[in-house]
Amino acid sequence: RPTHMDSATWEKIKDHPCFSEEAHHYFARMHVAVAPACNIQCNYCNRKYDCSNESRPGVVSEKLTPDQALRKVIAVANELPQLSVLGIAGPGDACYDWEKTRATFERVAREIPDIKLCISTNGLALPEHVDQLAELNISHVTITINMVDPAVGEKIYPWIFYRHRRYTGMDAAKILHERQMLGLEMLSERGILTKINSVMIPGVNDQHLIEVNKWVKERGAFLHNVMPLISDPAHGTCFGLTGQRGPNALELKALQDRLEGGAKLMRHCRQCRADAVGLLGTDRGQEFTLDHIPPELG
Ligand code: CLF
Ligand code: SF4
Repeated sequence: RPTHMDSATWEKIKDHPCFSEEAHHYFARMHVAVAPACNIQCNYCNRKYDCSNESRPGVVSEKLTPDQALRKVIAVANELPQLSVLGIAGPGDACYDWEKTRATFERVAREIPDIKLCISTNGLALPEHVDQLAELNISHVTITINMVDPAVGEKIYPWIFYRHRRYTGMDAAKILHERQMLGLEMLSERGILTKINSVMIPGVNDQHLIEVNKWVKERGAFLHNVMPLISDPAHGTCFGLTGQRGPNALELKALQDRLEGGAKLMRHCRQCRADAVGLLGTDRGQEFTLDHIPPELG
């Protein structure tokens, strides 16, 4: 293990392909797309497709019930000895669509107790679920944080749905920001490892992500993953309407280089789909769709 790292942290990351660059060569993750509902609108999202927080837009995941998800996890675990992590990354928000997330993790943990549990969330419904995340032994949480200034957030999020009400504009961005920071602090206090995903949107939040990196480092984030906006008007993303482009590879790298020395960067993300299966960079999800899994499994 790296010399600066304590052994408890090492135990948590050594077989997690996203939290350890080394581990991604040897260990596989799988996602189950059990959480379709979402409580915010990102301008770059098209709800017909997967949550762009973690996933490439453009392909629809097979939505699963918790029981179907369990069958799929058992089938994959039998085929793929490298499987170490089960993640729920949408296609909406895992904390907002909580009952399905909870039911899936409970069922899987009963059958495969040593699998690591991981979620990705936009953070709005995170604080009220942190205690339950801890009870379920969810060891890794990713929050997508694209701004720490509501004036920037206003350009990214047209609305949020919070405590039975819809908010727009600055009010929406301010609430989202406060919930994200509180959720991150609560996870850090409980020793749950956190990764922050930020979508780099040129001209909107690219320079601002330097500030985001400082804020999340101060609040204990373990990793910061800056991902390029994938914009494709053919997929109907809202930014596509106004011609918003994604960064090119050089711009992304230049920003990542400027962030060195702050919160530690993840640079090996492959922007997985909400139903991805296998080593990062490979996706064997299509081999494990429900019609390929015998019904008696699980
Ligand atoms: Fe999945 Fe995300 Fe957990 Fe990984 S993905 S929920 S932390 S197990 Fe990984 Fe894929 Fe990048 Fe996500 S490469 S998109 S960082
Ligand atoms: Fe779409 Fe994900 Fe944003 Fe929800 S959090 S609007 S699913 S990109």
